[in-house]
Amino acid sequence: MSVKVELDGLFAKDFEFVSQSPFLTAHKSLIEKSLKHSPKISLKMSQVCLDFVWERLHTGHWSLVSHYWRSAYSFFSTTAALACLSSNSNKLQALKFLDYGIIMGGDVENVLTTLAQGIHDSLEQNDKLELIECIEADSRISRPSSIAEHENIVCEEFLKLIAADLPFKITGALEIWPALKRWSLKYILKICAYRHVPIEIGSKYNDEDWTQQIMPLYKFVETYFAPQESVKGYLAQHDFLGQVPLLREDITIPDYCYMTPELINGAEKGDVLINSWFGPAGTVSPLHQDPRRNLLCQVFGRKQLVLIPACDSEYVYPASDDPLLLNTSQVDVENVDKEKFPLFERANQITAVLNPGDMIYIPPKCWHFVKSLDPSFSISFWFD
Ligand SMILES: O=C(O)CCC(=O)C(=O)O
Repeated sequence: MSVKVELDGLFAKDFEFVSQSPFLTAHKSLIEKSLKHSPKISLKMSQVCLDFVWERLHTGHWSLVSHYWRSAYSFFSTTAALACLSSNSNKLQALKFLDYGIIMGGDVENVLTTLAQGIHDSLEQNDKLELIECIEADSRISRPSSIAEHENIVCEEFLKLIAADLPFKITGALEIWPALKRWSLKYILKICAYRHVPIEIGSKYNDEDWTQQIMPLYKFVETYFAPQESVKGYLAQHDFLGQVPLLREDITIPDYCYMTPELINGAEKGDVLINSWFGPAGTVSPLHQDPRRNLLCQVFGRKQLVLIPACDSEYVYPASDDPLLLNTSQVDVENVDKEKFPLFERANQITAVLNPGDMIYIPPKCWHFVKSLDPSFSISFWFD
């Protein structure tokens, strides 16, 4: 197909893959025509379409946006990236189109992620790797651990433990993950320094000045991992491993995620939702609760957690005036205002330190506060 022929030989392999995709075959003639006659015009047209769809994606609440608009965004991001490579060989710009497509629209048949990794691998690597050599741990463990700990338990044991509806820690169960030995700031930059990722900026998401920005990963590290930087930047709750499948290959979903009473009793396997949490020392996720079971697993760095069982919810003062923060406590766990929140001290506070290779089971609706003590990478697995 001419898409392949038109493009830089360096990418032949990736484009061969792309040209076989039913997703793109459906739009083959459109892409072929636009790339054959004028990639520049094709780029311009894709850009206009992206701007149009962007408006649609930002109208009303995200959860109500039709998936058609999201798919359209992925499609035009792909055509923009192809046209971009074809017209001016601007690989960084093409990469940016693809990442925005993945973040805003989702991937389609691995086309965008595969293409993006192919482009990234071909970039001149990589002055960005030098900048992270001197980043060190700077926080102290402020509270002794009170959480129950178990070493590499079997699934049947896990099933028994979760019945108590309390959090607990499992050590030694992630040894099989290549990520544990392989991943570091340097390695992550090597794999994806120039990929765009969504970053939360501000000390915590319930602060007034908290905001979000999409930026290249190296920029995020350069800016927010610098020891003198006081503003916090956090790649939080993002499907980063979906965006970078090469990293996804270094982990496996823990078997425990398939060990719940419902599944044992024949319920259908639900989706396991995988999210990454990557940031410098001092990132804070304020005390909040989530609806699903969670295994929070640590790859590198340490985290301090404070967990409050769901049965003590009456003592945590959820924010009631903002519908988006109903699952978030108003209490600053590190500096409790006892006059404003007198009942908080009645809550059973379970403390834990999450070290590399550890995982913590967080039951549904269990409140949790999480602070990183070092530059840190965690992966959460939400399951039912
Ligand atoms: O690691 C963090 O900062 C927060 C993790 C979390 O809240 C979760 O996994 O639900």
